[in-house]
Amino acid sequence: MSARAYAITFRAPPSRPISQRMKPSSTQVRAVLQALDTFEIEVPSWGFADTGTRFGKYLQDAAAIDLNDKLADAGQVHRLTGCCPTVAVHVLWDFQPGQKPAEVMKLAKKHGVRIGSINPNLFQDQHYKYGSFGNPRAEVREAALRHVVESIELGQQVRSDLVSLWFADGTNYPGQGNLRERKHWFEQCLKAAHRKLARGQTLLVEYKPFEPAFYATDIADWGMAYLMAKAAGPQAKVLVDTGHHYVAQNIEQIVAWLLDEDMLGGFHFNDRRYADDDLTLGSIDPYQIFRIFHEIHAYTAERGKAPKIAYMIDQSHNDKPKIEATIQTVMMAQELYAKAALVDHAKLAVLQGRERQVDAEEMLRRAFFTDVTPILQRWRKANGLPADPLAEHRKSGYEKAAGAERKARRKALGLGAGGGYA
Ligand code: RM4
Ligand code: MN
Ligand code: MN
Repeated sequence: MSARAYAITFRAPPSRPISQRMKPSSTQVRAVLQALDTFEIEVPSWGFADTGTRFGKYLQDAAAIDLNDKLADAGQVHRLTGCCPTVAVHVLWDFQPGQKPAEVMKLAKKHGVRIGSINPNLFQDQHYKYGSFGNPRAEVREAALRHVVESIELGQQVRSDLVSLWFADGTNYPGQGNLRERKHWFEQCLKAAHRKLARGQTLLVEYKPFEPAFYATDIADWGMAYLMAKAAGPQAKVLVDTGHHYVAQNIEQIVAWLLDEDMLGGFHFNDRRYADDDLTLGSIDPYQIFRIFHEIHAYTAERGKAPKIAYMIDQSHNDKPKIEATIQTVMMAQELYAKAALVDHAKLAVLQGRERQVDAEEMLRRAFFTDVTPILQRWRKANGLPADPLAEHRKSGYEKAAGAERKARRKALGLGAGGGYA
């Protein structure tokens, strides 16, 4: 090996102590503050309600009972974090039949938030036993399409530009369905739904490998979601739910490819250990989310413009206090987004071009291990927000007051341990 190659390969480690090497430069601080200025994340209404597993659910006094409670809780999260102005809603779980969209908008406004993505429900009604858009019965496919169209119209009425589609469709046994025919039904229904979109509305197509179907899920992975979104029309994009992948899958590569194809519509963030666990973001693998954000920042740096991506949370806080879990999630998302913004993309490109594998990887590792808390606190202070939203929430007494009031209201309404899923 030549002396020159030796010098490159075994470059002596920098003599400065690690703590100093991890201290962000003023350029990095600026990059992080700028990134935080544009980062918003949508909270799910169902994250404030009592949820559980198929084995049952444990109830919390402070859990939201109705849409007003959910919007109030979301308002508390936004007041403290300043980056959650919208709330995702599930049509079936959140809207009463005949409820006026204008009233819902007013309610959201009262709590300082707006209605975000509209999620139709295509899995709870009995007629969806064998699917919705993939159901062999034409009348069920038509009913599913009607519900999606109603959801699109509802989105227009509440001035929300996202309709988010997740299908529980699939089959449980080999031979049960014609896989290609089901694909065709999906294409037809998605096209028909797309025709109803207003300008500015986006249709998000989510995928999930299994559950509730355990043999063949109709939209099982990002490639299938990509094809379905393409078939639907130009306003349809792919929705990546971080929990909807097999364990070893490289999610950031999927993100990079979808970005490159201009087909990444948004995220449902959560963490997982086994399957679709819906655990708190970053509780198991924060580096995974960092790597996803790194791909997005790299793309933004290259194009000079941030892509339009809907960052959304999709979690069920089965046994954690719900607002605390949501604040924890939002803070984690901000922190990882900030850490990823530390990476100097021009420098990384040089290292990549020179095949400096270890140094390139170190750039990512160092960014990940840098403490960005002081920058986050500075950003919060500049925006009139508490330095520690979680601590502030605990201090506020919100949970206790909500618990007492909702417990009494549940009793007055005669709501027992049963109740709807969300
Ligand atoms: C799915 C998926 C969807 C959610 C449904 C209820 O696992 O993540 O986004 O709406 O659950
Ligand atoms: Mn999801
Ligand atoms: Mn899920």
